[in-house]
Amino acid sequence: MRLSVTGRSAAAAVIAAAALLTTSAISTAATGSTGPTAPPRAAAAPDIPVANVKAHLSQLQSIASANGGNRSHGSAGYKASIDYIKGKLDAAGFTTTVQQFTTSGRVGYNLIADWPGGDANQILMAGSHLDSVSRGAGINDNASGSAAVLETALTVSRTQYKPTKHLRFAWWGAEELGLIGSSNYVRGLPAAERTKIKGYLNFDMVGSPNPGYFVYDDDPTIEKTFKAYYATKNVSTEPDREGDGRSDHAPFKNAGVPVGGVFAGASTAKSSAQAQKWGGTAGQAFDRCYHSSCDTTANINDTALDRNSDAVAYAVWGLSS
Ligand code: DTR
Ligand code: CA
Ligand code: ZN
Ligand code: ZN
Repeated sequence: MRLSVTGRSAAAAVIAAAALLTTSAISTAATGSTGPTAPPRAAAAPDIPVANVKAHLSQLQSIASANGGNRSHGSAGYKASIDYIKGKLDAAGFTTTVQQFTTSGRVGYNLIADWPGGDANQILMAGSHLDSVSRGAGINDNASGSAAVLETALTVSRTQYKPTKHLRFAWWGAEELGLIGSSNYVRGLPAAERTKIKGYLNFDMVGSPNPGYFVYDDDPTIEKTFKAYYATKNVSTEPDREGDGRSDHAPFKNAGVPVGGVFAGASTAKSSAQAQKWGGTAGQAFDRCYHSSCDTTANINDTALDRNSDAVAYAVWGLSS
């Protein structure tokens, strides 16, 4: 290929060539210059409206408040949470499946939502746990991840995104009892189905009130993708050390699926170095209401929720196109 722009690297030429092959994936949400002289390029990830994510948090808070104050495994609040998410996805054109299971003598559910299309042999998944602990409404843990994943899925529908890979979204039950729902899902997959899953992205606690910006460091490609997003926002990140094996990505990783995700911090205190680069309060937990009754809609940092929701979309678009 002859380059018309001097100084362009071979890698840039490859990227440009790849973009030429994906003109059908150019989304209406793409930003920047257009017109006859602009080169065609791959779909840009859309901005996720944080107001929409917050509206889902309010709905999940109302569901908890109407059902004894929580959305824990086996409760009416959990089932109502599943019904809320499923209703939105069904209306948006997803193919939804509810998987029922019993653990600790109570019935729980996973919700799986497939976006029709894409290569059935290459699946990208994004998921979050939907159950709270019984002490509270679980808005940061984990209505935040659930709402960010939901609004990303709804944005896939709104933009009628046509990814190369097949997209599958998941909301897990009984994470708080030991990753039960996600473990059941992975265990139930035939080996041939499991190997089609080329990546699993996990979102658990993405709006912590005294936030950190942690990126899981399990898979280099997925980690690089999230770091590239935060670099565009001039936000520095750290590898996640608090969470290893502590959320629903663990069963996927143990089954050989590449995993990644982001996390805004739980009960660990923010150091002064971290407060210097991220703002917030040194010596205070990232989430002082972790697993407490004060984990309500007041327990959310809007900037972290906005950035991390946009990071979900950035990774879903970037890793599926
Ligand atoms: N699994 C979370 C708590 C948690 C702690 N560390 C991390 C790191 C990454 C994600 C989540 C977490 C809970 O649900 O309690
Ligand atoms: Ca946004
Ligand atoms: Zn928890
Ligand atoms: Zn959690």
